Amino acid sequence: MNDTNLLIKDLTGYPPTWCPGCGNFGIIRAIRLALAQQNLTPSDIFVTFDIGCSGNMNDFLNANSMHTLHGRAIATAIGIKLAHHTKPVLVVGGDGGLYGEGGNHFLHACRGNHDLTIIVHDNMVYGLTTGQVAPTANKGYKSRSTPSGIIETPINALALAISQGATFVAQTFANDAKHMAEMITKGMQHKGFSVINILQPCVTFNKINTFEYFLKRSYKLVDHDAHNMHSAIIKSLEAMEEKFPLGVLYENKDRLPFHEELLGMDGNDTLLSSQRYTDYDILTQRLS
Ligand SMILES: Cc1ncc(C[n+]2csc(CCOP(=O)(O)OP(=O)(O)O)c2C)c(N)n1
Ligand code: SF4
Repeated sequence: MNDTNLLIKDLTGYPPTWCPGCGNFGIIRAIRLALAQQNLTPSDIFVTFDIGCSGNMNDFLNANSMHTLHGRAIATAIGIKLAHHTKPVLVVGGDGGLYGEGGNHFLHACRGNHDLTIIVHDNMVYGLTTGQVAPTANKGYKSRSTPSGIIETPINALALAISQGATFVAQTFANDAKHMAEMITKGMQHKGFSVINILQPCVTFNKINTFEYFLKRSYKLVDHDAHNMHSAIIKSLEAMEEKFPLGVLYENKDRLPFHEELLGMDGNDTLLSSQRYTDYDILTQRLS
């Protein structure tokens, strides 16, 4: 076994309980691949998981991790990053948890440019609770919670992230582990708030947004200037025409991540260092 395969084995937890054919199988493969290719062991990283089929990955991926409350995975990750900013912190959750219940946290984490990598399983439904509409569902989508069709228009998470201050925004598709791993690695290597939106078919409860649906409507970005916010927003708006660009839509390397702007947080000095916590004279000197 080569080093990458050994690391993948280390990162492997219990066997997944997802429905056969679920897009989540590809996503976990890609996450393990991205981590192993960066030589990261389970103890080199922190991961917070939201609640949902996506968040159940907490049991299937070996890592320092926390299975948080629904919609609270980003808030928890911000705390972990501030306390221990020297390690990469990932967030794994569904479009319901991260854009719905946790939408407020998402929005303000973009503004803060917190150095986190957010991996969103975007399946347009609430999978774990058996298929109610998520905020990304298209207007008119019929589900158990909206038998006559949803009245609201879908949230455009990519446009929202770009316009609210996220500094790395990418989209990928659950049928392409290599592309997902590449986007996750790029997101992790970016210093700042990175969002990886993964189009993830829920084969049991979403009979509209299937693998075939995304295959027909997605395409890889070529000759796209990811450093141009205007072009990135234009690309993100293609979702309104049910077109899904795959790749890095937006990247801004000019902004510092939140923890680097925090007073006195430099180098390897973390909030966990006992001196910072207990020596109030030092703290007052820094504040004066
Ligand atoms: C505050 C709160 N509201 C609702 C629930 C019930 N609940 C559990 S999972 C879930 C839906 C999860 O959907 P999503 O976040 O899209 O993840 P998926 O299961 O699709 O991966 C809901 C509504 C909860 N656990 N906590
Ligand atoms: S309910 Fe949907 S998202 Fe959840 S495991 Fe089954 S196919 Fe996957």
